[in-house]
Amino acid sequence: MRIPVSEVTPETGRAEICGWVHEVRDLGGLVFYLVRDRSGIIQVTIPKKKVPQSVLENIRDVSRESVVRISGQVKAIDKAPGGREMIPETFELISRSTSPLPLDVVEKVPADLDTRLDSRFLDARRPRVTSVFSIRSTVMRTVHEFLFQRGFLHISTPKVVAAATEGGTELFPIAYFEKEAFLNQSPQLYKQMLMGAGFEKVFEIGPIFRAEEHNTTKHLNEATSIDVEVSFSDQNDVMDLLEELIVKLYGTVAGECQNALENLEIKDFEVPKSPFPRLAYREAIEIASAHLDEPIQYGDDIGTAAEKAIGEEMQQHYFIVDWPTEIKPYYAMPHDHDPTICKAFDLMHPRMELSSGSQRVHQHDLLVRQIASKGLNPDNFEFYLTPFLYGMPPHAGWGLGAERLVMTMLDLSNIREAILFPRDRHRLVP
Ligand code: AMO
Repeated sequence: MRIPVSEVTPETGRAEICGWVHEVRDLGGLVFYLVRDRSGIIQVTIPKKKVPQSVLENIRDVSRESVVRISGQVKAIDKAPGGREMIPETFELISRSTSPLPLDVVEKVPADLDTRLDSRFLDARRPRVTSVFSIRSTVMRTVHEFLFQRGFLHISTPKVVAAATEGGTELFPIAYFEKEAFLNQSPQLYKQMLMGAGFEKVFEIGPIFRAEEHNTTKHLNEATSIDVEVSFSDQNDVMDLLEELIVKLYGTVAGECQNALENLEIKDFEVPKSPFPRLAYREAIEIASAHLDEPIQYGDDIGTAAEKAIGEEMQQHYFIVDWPTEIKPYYAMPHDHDPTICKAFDLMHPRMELSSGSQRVHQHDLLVRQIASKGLNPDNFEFYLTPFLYGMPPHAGWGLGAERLVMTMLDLSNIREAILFPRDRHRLVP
């Protein structure tokens, strides 16, 4: 029975391992292989005079990154990784790798990101890359656990839709029989309709599609959104939930992902402290304006340079609240005391925005007016608006970008490092 190499110890005695040949060193009478599986690396030492003839025959044709199955005795040895080595009794070449490799898995030859993404299956064999995705997996598992523990229902909503959610310009049109259709930008409208269905607390983790034209280090054309919607809640309730989730995710990674963090050479992994400061939009643009050559005008969006300036001042996660109603989507609820500002928020990491959310408008007439005031036609939103006529509870929610979350958590320089097969302006394969 095959066991993961990380479980092979000097006490194991005889063991069988399977994995990829990470490195080969042939010193004549002695051949060393490093064999790697998802769990780690083990040294396999072949003293040519002491191993069976069948082993010698089988190692002749083994190239790097071939898949092998080896069984043998395990011995303690100081110099090898993990303080042990295996001396093979059987050696099977399961799948020979072609040479040369399009990408060096042992990272001796550096490769740029494009080359790595072209051969992502090989790139993902590198322990650093495996570590990013094992941490991402832990994060996603913890999101599910956190929300299930709080009574959320998991939902899946259509990705092929008839209308824009977040605004018309960033839509991908698709051919859908004789109709015009689009890839969905956000589950927003469906989350809200399900509040009308009485589901009360829902979450969805799924793809969102944005036809952003610009190739940046923090935008993807297909991203993963962690979306939440909660009835009988306001913006402060869901900000508290989001903050609690972020702290929980960092805490879980700190506790469970030590090896992966070490592989990524992250030594000072800090769990953010709550409460996160809450800056009013007005204060945020004042901070940004103090650092920028051109001040931000009230009503301007907070762009990349401003985000960076505010982040440097804040040095921690923070919320921006009380946004001007005119620059947030129609579904954000205006404040009672001053309808020019609304109950929308952004959660910011010092490097960038991670999440947007709001308390939503739940009154049909106000929602129709707000849709029209954004220059949109309410008739196109009939399927969404109708549930607001038949008993819609007050509700609030947010969408959190999974790739940005992982990118900022692990201090990755490009969002493409946080997704297996990124989609951007120039990349549609693999
Ligand atoms: P928003 O459009 O701000 O809000 O998106 C929410 C979060 O999703 C992530 N995100 C992206 N990540 C990578 N590349 C992109 N092109 C991209 N676009 C968005 C970001 C962002 O903060 N319906 C609202 C959410 C809500 O109010 O519930 C929405 O979609 O991390």
